[in-house]
Amino acid sequence: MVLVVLLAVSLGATAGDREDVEMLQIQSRPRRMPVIVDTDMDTDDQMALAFLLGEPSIEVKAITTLADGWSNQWSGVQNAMRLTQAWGQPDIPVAYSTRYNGDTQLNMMQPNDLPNPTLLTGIGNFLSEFVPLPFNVRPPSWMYASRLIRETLRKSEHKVDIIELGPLTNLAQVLQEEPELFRKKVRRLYMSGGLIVKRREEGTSEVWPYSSGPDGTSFTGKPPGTSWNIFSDPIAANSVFSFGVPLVIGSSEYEDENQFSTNDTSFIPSSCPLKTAEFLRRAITMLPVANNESESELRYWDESLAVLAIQMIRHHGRKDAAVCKKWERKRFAVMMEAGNDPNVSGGRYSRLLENPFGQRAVQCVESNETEFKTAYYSGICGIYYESPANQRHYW
Ligand SMILES: [Ca+2]
Repeated sequence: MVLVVLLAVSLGATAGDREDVEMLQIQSRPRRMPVIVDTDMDTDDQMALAFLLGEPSIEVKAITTLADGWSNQWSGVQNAMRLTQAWGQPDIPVAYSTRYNGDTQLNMMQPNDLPNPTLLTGIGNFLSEFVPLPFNVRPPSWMYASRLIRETLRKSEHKVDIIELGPLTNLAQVLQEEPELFRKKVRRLYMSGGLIVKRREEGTSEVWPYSSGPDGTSFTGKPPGTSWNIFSDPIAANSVFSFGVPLVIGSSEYEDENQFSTNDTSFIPSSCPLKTAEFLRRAITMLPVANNESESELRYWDESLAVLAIQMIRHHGRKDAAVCKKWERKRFAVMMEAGNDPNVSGGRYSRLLENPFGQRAVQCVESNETEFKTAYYSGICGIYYESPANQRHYW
């Protein structure tokens, strides 16, 4: 209730708005489950964070940003704080990462411009220029990301779920520092992207570490079938996955099925607070512009994982999320061998390959797109939505 009121107020809805009245009628709500969000603050992360901050069944305890994903550090933290403020929780601590690509093999090759910084301008300015939200004047956390994660885990009476929307650099750092705390306090890790596949023997023409452009200097490519969140720091990914935390993957296949469309304004609930609905309509219009991509190229990547995670977290981690139509249980490891020998890595550096010695995971590989969009837009608007389909999926 408090959250709903704050949301309406902070986004400027006036008392007496029809939307306000309807929002305030939402009375019953389960206990809010604590989560930590680690994110590289691309535009899909920004929208996923809006969902997580609005969604009534969870409580975001801390937000940590990454320096080696799809945004610049200077913008990621400030954009996260714009969102915490707009969604009425301006004091949620938001932390910077300590290092730039500290552990990845890629920076042994060169100070990498990965992704190409020219692609990041619209992402960094999305919430300041394209869909402006007021600047949150509070200072970011004094703690760097791994310390903030550690302290949040330490302080929590209950186990905490971690929602990972970017590379695993920060989490690997926490593991190196306090593995037992991680094991004791992390309930489950929900990971955005990646797809666990069988190892195949045929090679590819694409060579690690990246597919260079015609001039040999474009670092925007990655090996086929890999996910940016793994490829950006495979060593960190290996650390986290070899450790063996309970893991749910919202696979790239699942996320790719949630196609973005400018017609998705039809999913904004009629009871959404006016200012939130306005924000969403503008965001939907501007996402292709800020990303310099056509709407057909855009997917709800991290938003898909966020919705999947919340539907499971609400039910204490049971894999009954209505957004997922098909689950797979696998054991896997990150392919750490570089090169293009089909008998060794098959050009599959940083792919997630089935491996009998590896980490256990459950991955969602097929989406219910309508269910996803309904749940996502409801959550951003602060509305608790539970699909009737959820009731049938218990196992
Ligand atoms: Ca991301």
